[in-house]
Amino acid sequence: MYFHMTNLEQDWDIPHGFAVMGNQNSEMLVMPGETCTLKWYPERVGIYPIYCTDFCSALHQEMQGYVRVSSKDSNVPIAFSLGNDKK
Ligand SMILES: [Cu+2]
Repeated sequence: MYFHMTNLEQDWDIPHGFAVMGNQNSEMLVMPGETCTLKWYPERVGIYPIYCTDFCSALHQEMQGYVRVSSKDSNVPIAFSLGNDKK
């Protein structure tokens, strides 16, 4: 799996990092205007946190998310819930 990340910052001195939890590689550090690629071999299906590894701004803690790794033949739709959906 490849992650291609572009840093779209307008300020020249704000790098962003990128890492996947459990990845065996080092992190990426991406300078403004630059695109970097991280190759990752997920060992099993699951949900993996991704996050910025460089303290970039007051919103640094918001720079995170999740990647879902499914099997090739999975038919489970992508969905999101906080567990309080009314049914
Ligand atoms: Cu960042």
